[in-house]
Amino acid sequence: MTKNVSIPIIEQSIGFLKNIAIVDSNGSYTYEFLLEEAKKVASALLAEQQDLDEARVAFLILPNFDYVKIQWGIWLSGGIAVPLCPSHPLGELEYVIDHSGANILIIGEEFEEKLKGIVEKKHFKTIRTEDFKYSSIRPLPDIAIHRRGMMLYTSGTTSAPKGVVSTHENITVQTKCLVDFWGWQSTDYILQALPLHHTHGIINVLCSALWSGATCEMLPRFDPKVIWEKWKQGPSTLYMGVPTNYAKLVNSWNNASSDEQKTMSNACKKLRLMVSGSAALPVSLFETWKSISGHACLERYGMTEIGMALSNPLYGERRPGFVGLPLPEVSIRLVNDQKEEIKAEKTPGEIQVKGKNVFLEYWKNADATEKSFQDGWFCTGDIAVLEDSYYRILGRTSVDIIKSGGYKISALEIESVLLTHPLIAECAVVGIEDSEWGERVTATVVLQPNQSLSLQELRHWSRDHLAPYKIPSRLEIFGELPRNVMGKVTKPKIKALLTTATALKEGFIPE
Ligand code: MLC
Ligand code: AMP
Repeated sequence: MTKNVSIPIIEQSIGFLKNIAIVDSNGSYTYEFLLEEAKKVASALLAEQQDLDEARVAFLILPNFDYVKIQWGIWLSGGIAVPLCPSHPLGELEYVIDHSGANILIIGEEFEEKLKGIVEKKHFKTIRTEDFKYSSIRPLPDIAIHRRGMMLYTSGTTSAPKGVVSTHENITVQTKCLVDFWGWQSTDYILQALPLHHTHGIINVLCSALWSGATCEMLPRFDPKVIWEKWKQGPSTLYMGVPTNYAKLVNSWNNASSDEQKTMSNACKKLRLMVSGSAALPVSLFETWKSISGHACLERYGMTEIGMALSNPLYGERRPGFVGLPLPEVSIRLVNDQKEEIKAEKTPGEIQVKGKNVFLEYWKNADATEKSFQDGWFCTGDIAVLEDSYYRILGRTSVDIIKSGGYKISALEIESVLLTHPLIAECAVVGIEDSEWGERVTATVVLQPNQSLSLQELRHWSRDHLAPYKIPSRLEIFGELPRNVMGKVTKPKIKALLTTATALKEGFIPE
């Protein structure tokens, strides 16, 4: 077989050809097979071209072996991989396809019907996964490490998601840093049940496993019962999830019989490391998880634009409520409102990040790219404080960013959709603290005169317009929204009102 590959993570696999790289519901696949299949994908994508020259290749594929071979195939052909999210409604998929300027679309057969409308409307090349089966391998281009390799869409303080462009160097540095710091080995085995259009699943789980020659078992979706079953029976050594995954695993354990609970807890002993991130892991959940699993969950902090930046240590103190220290090769500073670096401990400031892990640009948005850097440091918009040498995340600079189930969600994006609802006159979307979801997407609305709207009706209507995790799961009808003297809706006031109302309802505070 040909061994000419120039993408570091793929080149790395040549050292583990006989190891099992991927397990999915259809079987097990070695690195050797993955490499050959990825080359076939690359060859088919190239057709008569020498190099895709950073053409954007969007792909909508179930989370299985095909996803991986297509990701690698795009990289080997010199394209930029743009993964699409299976649960997104058509409008969101079309936005990503259009905005990225993708001119090749790869579709798994399960999604052919869903994408039919888009495919008929556009005039670009559409490839079905079936089409790769019979392609023959041809010479592949040399891809320089500084070239663009991946674009992930992230919500932020604007209503439209931005395309975060990472180079192969970014992907390599982000991956290798975690492999080293968390001690990945070729003997490791990890269950992958995170979405594969975000950095957590892609870099921390999939790329880290494949860099190490380890095995990644790809599950169709996150189901706590399946995870417990797999831990009991399978060879897992590592697990990575968002706090909501752990909350759901705890619920599942709580619902089991006491004998079953013992077996479940015993199964956790086989794992060497459990990691949480993408949102704050509440101290109470850290403690509950420790009592169930025996694991002091390792909490780390990251972002699509930077990969991972801060982490509790593999060996040493994993402090609950803290995200630890800067990862090797990642520089961190805290900056105050006057844009000055904070040197002292116990003084909160914005986290800024520098290093080869930091992304290249927001796609076709030079203005947003420029505004997100200060003197070469990437401004995360997250506020932290340093206490006894460990960082603790305090919150965000923007009230318009919600973290629910580990997903970053733009309140403005949801508001712009809700305002198209015929019964809604005004609305403000906020994140209200929630023990299971971190924050709950909450819509506060003023209705058109003499109208009524239930949460169920709103959720039903939203299905065609918003991804499931963006759909409000709480609705509050207001006579008018609180505004400041400038007429701007005061979201902190809404949050305070609703948080107090929730606490009253749940009996946390006396009336
Ligand atoms: C889904 N539901 C929600 C919801 N999401 N309800 C409230 N709040 C939410 N956020 C509802 C659905 O509408 C549905 O309702 C029901 O819950 C089941 O939906 P589901 O999609 O099957 O949910 P589930 O699989 O249980 O989702 C939970 C989850 C998922 C934790 C598996 O949210 C998830 O995979 N999160 C990970 C996100 C992630 O990878 N983030 C990383 C970004 S990168 P109904 O009524 O229809 O039954 C990043 C950088 C870093 O942050 O540091 O890592
Ligand atoms: P995303 O833009 O989806 O990559 O999400 C990145 C954001 O997730 C960060 O900017 C933080 O707000 C949040 N985040 C990630 N890890 C943690 C953590 N351990 N604690 C608190 N917030 C986190």
